Amino acid sequence: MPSITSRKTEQSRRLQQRAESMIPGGVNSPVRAFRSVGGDPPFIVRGKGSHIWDADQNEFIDYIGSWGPLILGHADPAVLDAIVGAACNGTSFGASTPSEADLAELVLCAFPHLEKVRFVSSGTEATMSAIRLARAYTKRKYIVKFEGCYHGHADALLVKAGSGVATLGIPGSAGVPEEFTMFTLALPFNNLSAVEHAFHKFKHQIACVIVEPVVGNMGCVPAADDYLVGLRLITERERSVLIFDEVMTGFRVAFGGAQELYNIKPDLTTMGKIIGGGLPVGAYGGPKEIMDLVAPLGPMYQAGTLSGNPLAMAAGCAMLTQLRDRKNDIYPRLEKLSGELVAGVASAAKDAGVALCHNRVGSMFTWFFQNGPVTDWDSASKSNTEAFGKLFRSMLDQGIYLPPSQYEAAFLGAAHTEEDVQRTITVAKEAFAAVRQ
Ligand code: HOZ
Repeated sequence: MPSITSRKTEQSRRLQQRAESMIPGGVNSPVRAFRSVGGDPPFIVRGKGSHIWDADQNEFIDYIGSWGPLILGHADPAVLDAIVGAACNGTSFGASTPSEADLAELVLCAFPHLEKVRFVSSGTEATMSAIRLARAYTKRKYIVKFEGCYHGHADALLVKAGSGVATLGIPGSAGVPEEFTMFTLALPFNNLSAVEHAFHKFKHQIACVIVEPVVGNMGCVPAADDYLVGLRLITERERSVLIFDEVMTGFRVAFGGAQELYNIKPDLTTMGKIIGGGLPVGAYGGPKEIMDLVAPLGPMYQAGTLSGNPLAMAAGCAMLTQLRDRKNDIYPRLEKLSGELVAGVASAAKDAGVALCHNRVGSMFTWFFQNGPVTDWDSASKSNTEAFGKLFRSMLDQGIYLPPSQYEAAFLGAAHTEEDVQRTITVAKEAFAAVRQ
């Protein structure tokens, strides 16, 4: 790829100013505004494979991949064909279409613990609905979530949340009455004693425990050995619903998500945009016994005109079919390239004398600016975010597009090449010199 030594920003700046006059912060999702890293956010006009281009014609190797779902890269031909084919027949009916069951079949085959699945339009809707369902099933009020985990922006879930809430350093969100979060227990991640304590204190009152089985929203933070098994045992014993939020990990850390990777059977699973090939989709699923409480079969209500949208269903089918058919090639390759990349950048930091540690599960990873280890929000929040910002800006200027926050995981996809990885390591070597200044 051409070497980008000084990124042009004129057009992106103009577009940002225009957007700011009409859209809060000029963005429709806060992390995109680059507030924690500084610099000018590039306005993206095109993507192909592992690369994206901005309005100033700068070319970047992309390690965001639309925050995970574009595991096959941008503008994958089969996904595009599916979208165009579906669009030619109409974009939305608010009525059932055949492709909904096609996608359901693909999801259920990949996640054998799920017997039924309901499609929604975003990860936020998926987690919000799964929690409502867990409460309907158990007839209990309290929920357990973990500090630094992010499950979308529903009121009760913004307590001590990761992602943009952590990035902006805000304690939660204004506009959420405390009554709406009084049943949310936010506990430290990777700490089973805290979970035991909560179940003891709120005996027979905790409807569910929701967890990102590999956290991606305080940076990448894996579960400690036996932590997920421990959550499973406790929730089973307490007759509480265990929800795996696989919005990031589903079809990412393994074809069957974290539950396949760690061989754990949650009660409910939530998924996001990856099952729509990057289009707006979410889903929640589980055993019939719980899922049949969802309306119209049962009393738990959830609905949406764009749920099961035909374009998203078609894109999802094209994406998941390829992942299924090529999984024996794709996942080992993701593991190999991601391992090379993460170790190469870490060794560049070591050579430059920069304090850095890393976490990685498959193709999800984060370099934290500290000695580590990073195992929970307390340890993640000790990172040197100023140094991260310097690395981020320096890499961006050299054509490497990382997530614009220390507290968001980066993703590598099947379209990334050995050349992309080597180029990134080379750029990182130069960037670490800038970090030390
Ligand atoms: N909170 C999202 C990632 N965890 C960022 C979404 C976006 O800006 O598109």
